[in-house]
Amino acid sequence: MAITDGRSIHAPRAIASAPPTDKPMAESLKELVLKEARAAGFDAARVATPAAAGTAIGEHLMQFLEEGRHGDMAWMAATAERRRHPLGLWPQARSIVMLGVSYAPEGDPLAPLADPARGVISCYARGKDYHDVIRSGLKRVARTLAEASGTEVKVFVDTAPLMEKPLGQAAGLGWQGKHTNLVSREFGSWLFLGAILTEAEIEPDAPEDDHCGSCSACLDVCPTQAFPAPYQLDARRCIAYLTIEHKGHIPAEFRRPIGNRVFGCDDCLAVCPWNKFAAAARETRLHALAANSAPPLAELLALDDAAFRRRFAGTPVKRTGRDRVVRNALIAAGNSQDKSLMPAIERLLADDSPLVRAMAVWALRRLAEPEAWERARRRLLPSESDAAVRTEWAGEALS
Ligand code: B12
Ligand code: SF4
Ligand code: SF4
Repeated sequence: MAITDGRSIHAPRAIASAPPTDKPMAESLKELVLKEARAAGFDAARVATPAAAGTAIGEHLMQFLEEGRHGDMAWMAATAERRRHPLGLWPQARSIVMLGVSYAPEGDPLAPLADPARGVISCYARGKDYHDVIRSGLKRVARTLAEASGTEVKVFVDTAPLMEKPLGQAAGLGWQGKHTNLVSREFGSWLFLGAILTEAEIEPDAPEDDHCGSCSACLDVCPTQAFPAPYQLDARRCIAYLTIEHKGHIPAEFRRPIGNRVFGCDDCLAVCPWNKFAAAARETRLHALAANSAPPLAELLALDDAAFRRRFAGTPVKRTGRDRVVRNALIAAGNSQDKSLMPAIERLLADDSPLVRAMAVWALRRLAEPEAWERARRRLLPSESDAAVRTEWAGEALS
């Protein structure tokens, strides 16, 4: 998942830079790094050369961008030249240490989808913010590497213009499955990735082969048909993009398929047969917080800005902001058939945010009797100034 505004939370920077000293043998430097990675909480660590990623990934990125599949994640296009190859980001890099932390859930992550009175938060966001968890571990490993090698080292997690999945495959952490995420034989689809680039030469590992075979479970389960072809994703159709990254109104065709997913989606990951080898995450900070897996929709609909920030402090949900999460909760409410949510929805018809008002209109239309909806429309439409909200009142967007 990406950050919402495209800026790096942790701008890539040198962890340490020391004059070259008596360098340890390449092999022992690698052993040191792998040992430190384990001690820092990483479940997997392997090494690739920048060249190992090849040039095809850059071409695929350009194709993805040319077709507009990044939607309004404009930062992807803005950083494309650096993103398409790790040397574009840092020409001095000689080795890439790819690290993975398992966030494999206990139990069936899709179970909360069956309770329409609750909003489902995807597994990656049920615990503490993984950026914070990974970043401290990456810094620790990078510091050790910089001191031992006497070279410059840079750390990256998620937000830097680096294609972490193909680099993870090049290092042998796993392979990019048909759902486009990295799948590990040991950890299934549940690995967060981080990268350390260094000027030091470290012996590379072999890349991992594709083990998807004839399986198509992830492609078949997607509620919004977001895969134009195996190994390709149109982010504009993906519920993770729509509910987390997309700043605007969610197009009508996706509202029903979204169901009660209020933050991200796990369906394509959860059905992957390779998950059966994955033990639950050992990093306790990534374990689901009881209140964060499937909060009642009534609770989400009642959040104002301050309550939202308190409620989701320290989790990835906070970064998306109150308005978008309440927008999503309104879609879930509209899909719930739960009329007890109507008073909360009606209050949101007068919300300050047009994003929220628009989805309150849609949710009310799905739950209220036609006469009640018509009464609300006559009362509120004349004073509505926002064009998108007016369209919702016109009823054209109901699907
Ligand atoms: C942008 C982004 C998103 C976007 C777009 C996702 C995407 N698949 O591109 C959105 C918002 C949809 C998203 C969603 C999610 N994300 Co995200 N996201 C990213 C981010 C920041 C960049 C990914 C990227 O570069 N995409 C551009 C495309 C072009 O690259 P690609 O997916 O590698 O594309 C390859 C293939 O699709 C293929 N391909 C593409 N086009 C073509 C065309 C042809 C002809 C062929 C043959 C091949 C081909 O080749 C490409 C290169 O290898 C990364 C972090 C990072 N810096 O890498 C996290 C990251 C990928 N996300 C992650 C996660 C966890 C998620 C979610 C599971 C979160 C959730 N539960 O809601 C979902 C999963 C949805 C899914 N099925 O992908 C993790 C994945 C970890 C892993 N094990 O793979 C990452 C690595 C973050 C991290 N540091 O851990 N994410
Ligand atoms: S995360 Fe959900 S919506 Fe996105 S591709 Fe996977 S199954 Fe489809
Ligand atoms: S569900 Fe099947 S096709 Fe999809 S990534 Fe997993 S093994 Fe590959």
